[in-house]
Amino acid sequence: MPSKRLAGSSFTLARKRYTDLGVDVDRALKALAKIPVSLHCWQGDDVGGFENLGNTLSGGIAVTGNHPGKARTPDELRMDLEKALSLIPGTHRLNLHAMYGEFGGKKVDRDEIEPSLFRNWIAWAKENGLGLDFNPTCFSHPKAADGFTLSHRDKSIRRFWIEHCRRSREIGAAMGRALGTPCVTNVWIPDGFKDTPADRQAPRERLAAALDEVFKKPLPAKHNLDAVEPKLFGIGAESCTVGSHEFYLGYAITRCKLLCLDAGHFHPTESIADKISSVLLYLPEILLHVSRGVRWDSDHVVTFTDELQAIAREIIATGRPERVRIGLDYFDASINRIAAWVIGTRNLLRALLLALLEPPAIRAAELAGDNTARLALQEESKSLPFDAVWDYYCETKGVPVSGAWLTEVRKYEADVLLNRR
Ligand code: RNT
Ligand code: ZN
Repeated sequence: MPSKRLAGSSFTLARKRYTDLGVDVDRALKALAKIPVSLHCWQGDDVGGFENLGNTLSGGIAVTGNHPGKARTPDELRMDLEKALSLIPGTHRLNLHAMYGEFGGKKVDRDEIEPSLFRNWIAWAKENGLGLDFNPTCFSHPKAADGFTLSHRDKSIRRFWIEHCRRSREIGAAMGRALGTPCVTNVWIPDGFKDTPADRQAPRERLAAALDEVFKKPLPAKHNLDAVEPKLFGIGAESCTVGSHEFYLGYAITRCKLLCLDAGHFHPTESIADKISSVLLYLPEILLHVSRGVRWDSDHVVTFTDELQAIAREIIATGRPERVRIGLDYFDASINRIAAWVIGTRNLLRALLLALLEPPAIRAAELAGDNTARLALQEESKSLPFDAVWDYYCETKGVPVSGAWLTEVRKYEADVLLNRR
């Protein structure tokens, strides 16, 4: 870990280097501090939740690994999140799923949930200065066991999930009202066919109609923002996913909903980075699920890939990053779960910083039609000393510089996580 003085002096040199290239480093740091990332609660307990319904994970998503110490209660999860947040610079948000309510040993089915079950989460978020985001949980439930929910051919099952999603929006609005920052309530459903369907049209018609019911009641945008999340395929739904990209792009545009782009939900060589500027032409805001697919939508921890840098770059290049709500979505049980949060979130922030430090000469070269200079400058900018700026940012935000956070995670593992056996 570099000492304070060292981080300071390398920062001074780095700032000079950037200033010479026309980059305002202080402005970049101020802008970075204004971008919240919504940490996904489900990394902390392998997408388990706290219901007493005896459900196991379903919906075509999977968590692998058995690292010790996963959170077993809401208090443990909050404690772990506090640890993770103490190692991440900036002020952020927490993204909850409906199954993380506090049911107090009672069986509360999905069509019975209400804001009171999230009272403690809201109080905790307030105490910690966090905004909350929310998701109905349309998987890991007997009524989703055959792989269909809002698009189910059985009307009573559709009704059940419509009620669940309606209630989820109300919970989102209650969170937004209590915390004074809108809650993004994101609907993702697993519905899809393992093998070639005979009819792709009817389930999609049913899904559109069900969503219209879910969203029928207008809720103030200052409390709740609705998002919908498309997907290419899931495990066991390889041949056709009802809520595909085209389905939801059309739905979001015609109903004015946020479209959620999950980095793992497209063909492996297709990047969501290129979609941001297109969808923002037609939608006021979008939501991202920043994730990392390895060969498939495997939800690996977000690393500092070209793909991540491209996503962050496109968010910043819009000039209005607040139109892109940024959430994380991955789940790895093979490593320390707090480290998983810290690695992914710090990487995302580093990528945003790198984008904010982009030398203006790159864009100018393109405007001048000089593609040679554009490529040359893009490549040169890859070795600019942005890590010194990042270290400085961490230091000024009071969080460990460079890899020093790992020592704290190790200590927490020894003191807390290993006692959870
Ligand atoms: C699944 C979707 C969805 C979930 C979470 C748990 O493929 O990405 O967003 O990961 O809701
Ligand atoms: Zn997602």
